[in-house]
Amino acid sequence: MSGSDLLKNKIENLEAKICVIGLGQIGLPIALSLSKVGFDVFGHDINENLLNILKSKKLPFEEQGLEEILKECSDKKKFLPELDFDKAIDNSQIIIVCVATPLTENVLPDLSALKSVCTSLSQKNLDEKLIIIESSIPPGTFENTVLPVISNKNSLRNFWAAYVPERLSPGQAFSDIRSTPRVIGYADPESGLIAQKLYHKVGDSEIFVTPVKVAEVSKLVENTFRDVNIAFANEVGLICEQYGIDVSELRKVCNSHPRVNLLQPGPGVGGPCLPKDPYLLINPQNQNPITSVIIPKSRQINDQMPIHVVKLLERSLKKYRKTLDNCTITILGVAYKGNVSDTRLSPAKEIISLLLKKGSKVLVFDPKTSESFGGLVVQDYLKAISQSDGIIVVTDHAEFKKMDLAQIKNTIKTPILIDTRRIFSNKEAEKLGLDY
Ligand code: SAJ
Repeated sequence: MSGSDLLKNKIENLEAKICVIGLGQIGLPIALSLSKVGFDVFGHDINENLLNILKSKKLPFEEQGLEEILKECSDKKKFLPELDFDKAIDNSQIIIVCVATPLTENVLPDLSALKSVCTSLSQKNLDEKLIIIESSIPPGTFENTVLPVISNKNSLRNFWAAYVPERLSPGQAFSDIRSTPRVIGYADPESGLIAQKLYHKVGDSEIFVTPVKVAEVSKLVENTFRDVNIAFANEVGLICEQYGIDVSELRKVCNSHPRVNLLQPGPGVGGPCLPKDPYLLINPQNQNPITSVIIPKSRQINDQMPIHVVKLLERSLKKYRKTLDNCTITILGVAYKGNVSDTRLSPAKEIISLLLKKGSKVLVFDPKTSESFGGLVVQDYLKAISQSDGIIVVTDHAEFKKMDLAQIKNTIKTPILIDTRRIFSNKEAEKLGLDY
């Protein structure tokens, strides 16, 4: 039996041992999903503190279903957090890399973590192992950086490699892994086939096997598609303000057309992916920038939304003869989207720092996270509201939607409510006398 058939057999019989490198919001859910279906999975990370948290079955971040699956896989000893890189690699036939690929200050891809993992892998004997990269990467990185760096001591024919971009949405990671179609980018077709076998074990939806550059570009185009569409929604929101019409009502009407799907305007776009991936697409490292008009413009529109939110507040404060430098504002939510604890690149950061710069006192209430971006963390939101001249809803957490508007109106000092997520009914708010 050939080496690749042997590995496919091991995958089929759940006998292949797997190492997932990088246990963040992508790596941990994929590691646990593979453990749950029956593979033995080493979870490696350089963050020893994170490994200790996982070993004690505590949650490093908020994710639906994480608590149960972590407990189950740890109790069955199917998921083993492992600090020792050599041990984890030497004992695995499949290695999945899920390290972060953020942006530098000059909005260029920062591939240092990925390169460091590839360099460490190049020191190992990788004969007949399958290496998968799930991290988002600028087009060309797989063939120009990943493979040459890993291949240092291993000729490509001794190991298999594929690029399988992650597609899960934080907050619904486990169901996305099961049900979102996957894309497998291959440099050599055999690698693609082995990877396909593996992903069939964790998901029950379609798998597209395609040349690696198509996979690289597809990942970035998907997130850019969303970013550009949100920018359009934000611009429509601004247009509605100028026409004095309700954007939620407009969305309801427009979206009744079968070929229109107007997204939800908001305070800007945050999270580890959408504000970053458009730059990876148009600014790949060591290459000439790619020409695009709509993509950088959309980024600009989304990045300016926090400034607009503060302007809306300033305008409302004026009606009550107040200014930003003598007011107290409660921020509801700093996570980048509802029902997650992640605050990376959250528009809340920009909104809070603008308010602080202008001299406002900022109180922050977010039951999912202790981050406050320099504002004062409060545990009792009604007490905070009682001292406040305005509320800004930045995140649409489910618990915020249950808040009682009448109680808010009766508690707040100055009745300003900037609801950037439309979690409350504007009609009800206005009826109660809130400046919505
Ligand atoms: N947002 C809006 N209006 C909307 C939808 C979203 O303002 O109508 C905002 C959110 O509040 C948030 C940001 O956009 O600040 C991003 O949220 P999201 O839910 O659109 O996306 P992410 O970043 O959580 O996950 C995305 C997903 N990509 C796509 O939907 C194309 C996910 O499938 C990817 O796996 C993930 O990026 C990733 O890791 O790349």
